[in-house]
Amino acid sequence: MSEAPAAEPIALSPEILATRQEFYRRINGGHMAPLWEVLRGLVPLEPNPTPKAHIWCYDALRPFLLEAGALVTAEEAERRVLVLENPAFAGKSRATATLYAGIQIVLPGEVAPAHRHTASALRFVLESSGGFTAVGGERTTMRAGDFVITPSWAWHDHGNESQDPIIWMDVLDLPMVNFFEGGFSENYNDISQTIVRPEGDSLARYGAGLLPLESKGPFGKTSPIFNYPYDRTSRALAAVAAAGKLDPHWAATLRYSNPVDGGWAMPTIASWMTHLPAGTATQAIRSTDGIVIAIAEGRGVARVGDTRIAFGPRDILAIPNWTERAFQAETDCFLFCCSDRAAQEKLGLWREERKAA
Ligand code: GTQ
Repeated sequence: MSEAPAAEPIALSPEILATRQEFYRRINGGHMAPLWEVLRGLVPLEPNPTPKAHIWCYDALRPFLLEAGALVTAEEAERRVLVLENPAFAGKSRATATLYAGIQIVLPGEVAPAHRHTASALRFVLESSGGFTAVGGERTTMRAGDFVITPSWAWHDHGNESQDPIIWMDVLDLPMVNFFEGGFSENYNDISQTIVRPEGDSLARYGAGLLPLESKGPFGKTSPIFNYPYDRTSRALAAVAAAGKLDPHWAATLRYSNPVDGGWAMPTIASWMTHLPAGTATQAIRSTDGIVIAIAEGRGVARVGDTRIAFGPRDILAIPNWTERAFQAETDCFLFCCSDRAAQEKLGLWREERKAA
């Protein structure tokens, strides 16, 4: 893909160069610029990823999160979150080029007040003995490993009536939404939203391989299931792995889907879980989406480009777009993964390249 020969640089006289510079200065005064000076940057031969591979180790991050818990209340902060900033995007609140990620903590008895925004959010629960989120009039208890969705423009508040802190990873499509300058948000007229349906209602209606006769789902382009429980997901993947041959690049992988249309669970963010039985080594693959991974269970080593990264439970890993990735599992691993693939596919941009074994 990168085999096109580079054009021979043409030797130019100082006079011509000076004339051109003088021309550029004049058109710059009219707010114009010469495309030929920037063409390769604008139209690259292939993606030239800005983000770096990065791991946030849970054991290092957790004490800071508890410290934040003592510094500011969930209510004052609105969302008490430590943003995971990829070193390539310092100060930009990005884990990858297109995804925001953060780690949120809600202490026993706290409420993170109800609000809504055009950005879509997902939560991947890292530690919980029973906190909840409420979405669109229904509460769901968040347990470790659950994948929880907050659809665009849906009211949501978080709370914790358990005895222990609840901690989860947030991933939002904020960089994408803000690229389009499409960000709106609104606070609810109370700290918590009104609950109008019993817990489990969405999962019963949409998450049992059944659908209501005449429903398109309550959340527009987003899945009506807003909690995909880990016990179901991990059991399904263990069964897939036990049933037969693993894919050389993807091992045992299932994607979270919207039961109404069969597509990704969220319109902008693709999400899936990969299970690597102990001893599995995957072949290298790269794709145009930038990926955020939360280790649900297990230990192993990821190779991302030339970097080898050891990972363990609850660590968060950012994998840049168009960079080779491969995994080795020391113990049984379950990796929660999400990326901008859903948006890229809709725009006709997504590609992948699988290295031969
Ligand atoms: O829980 O609504 O990490 O609005 C960033 C922005 C979480 C949330 C974040 C948010 C939220």
